[in-house]
Order: sequence, then C-alpha cells, then structure tokens
Amino acid sequence: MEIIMKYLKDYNTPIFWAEGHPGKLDKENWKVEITGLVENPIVLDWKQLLNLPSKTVKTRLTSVTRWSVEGDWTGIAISEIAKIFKIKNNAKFLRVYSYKLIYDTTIDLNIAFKEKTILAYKFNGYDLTEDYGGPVRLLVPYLWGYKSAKSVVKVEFTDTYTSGYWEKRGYTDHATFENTLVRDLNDEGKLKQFPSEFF
Ligand SMILES: Nc1nc2c(c(=O)[nH]1)N[C@H]1C(S)=C(S)[C@@H](COP(=O)(O)O)O[C@H]1N2
Ligand SMILES: [Mo]
Repeated sequence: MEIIMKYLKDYNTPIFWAEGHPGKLDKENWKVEITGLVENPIVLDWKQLLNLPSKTVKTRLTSVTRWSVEGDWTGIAISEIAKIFKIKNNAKFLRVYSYKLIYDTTIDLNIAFKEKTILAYKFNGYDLTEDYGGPVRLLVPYLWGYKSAKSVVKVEFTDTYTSGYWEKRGYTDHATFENTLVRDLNDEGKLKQFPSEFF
C-alpha cells in the first residue's frame, strides 16, 4: 500500500504573515546569517545550509490561537549550529529574524538546545512553501507558535533578551503552553485538551 503524506495545506493549517505575505522567495539564492556570540560567524548560502547535518523529528506546531498540527519536520538542530560555528560561553539566547527583518523573536538557549528545536525546511518530506515559512523557518515545538519565526534570514546568539514582533504586541515573552482547548488539525480540527491529549 502506498502511503501519501499530507502537507500543511492538506490539514488546513492557517497561514500567518503578520508583516504581510512575502510572495515568491528565491530559494536557490537564499542566505542565512549566523551571527552574534559565535567564534565563526558566517553567511550560509542555500547549498551550505542543506549540507549541514539534518534530522527529522515527529512533532507539532501549536498556535496560541488554538490549533496544532503534527508531522515529520526536517531541518538542522540549533544545538548543531551552536557546535559547528562555536558559540561563545556568554551566549544565553537565540534571536531569529524573518525575511525583511520586521518579524523577530528570541528564545532561551535551554529551549533552543532541546532535541526538537530545529531550523526546518521540510514537513512530511515536502519542501516548505512560502505560505508556511519556506525556504527555512525556526520550529520550536515546546512553546506557542509565535516563537517559530518563518522564512529566517538571520540567526543571532546573544546575551540579552529582546521582545519580538508579537511579544511587543502583548503575547508573553516566555510563550509557555497553558492548559486549554486546542483544535487538532490532524484530526479534522477536533477540539481537545491541550497539552495532555496531544503530547
Ligand atoms: N515571519 C513571521 N513568522 C511567524 C508569524 C508571522 O506572522 N510572521 N506568525 C507566527 C505564529 S503566531 C504562528 S502560530 C506560526 C504559524 O505558522 P504557519 O503560518 O506556518 O501556520 O508562525 C509564526 N511565525
Ligand atoms: Mo500563533
């Protein structure tokens, strides 16, 4: 039997672009800057990025607006990036910036270094499209989705916390899950108790 994997769109995953949809992005010429408190800062081109060690994690993106979608996400672990480019020992946070640098967000390195926090470029084997943060996005399954910045162009290790786009507009800086009802997009949007019925 052939199993056809679903993409995010097939689960009716909402498309959030608070700063405006970026339109078609040039993946082949995409660059991601690794900067801040690292010994070896670099501007990675798309080929270099794809050549970094990757992993696939089964996990979910969950929005504070009460929906959650699960799948196999492929990308590069933040811990791997920190190791390869030699993070300095005074780094405490990871700040990531989306295309056009209007949207950014910051997370504690304790969360950034968890096994399922990745710079993701595939969902269920499909390349991420612009709608869902392609060519590459942050995925932080442990916190509300506004920490999972889309279409990332810059990754910065810092020693200071800075509130990002949504945090400045009222969402919490910590973004920790609350017990609440959430629509399970993998189960036709059925309302379930979160996080107990999901993880
Ligand atoms: N650049 C950018 N990244 C973003 C957002 C955004 O508006 N712009 N929305 C965030 C929020 S609130 C959520 S829940 C997820 C939604 O991801 P999706 O649009 O791929 O479903 O992206 C996050 N990353
Ligand atoms: Mo969200």
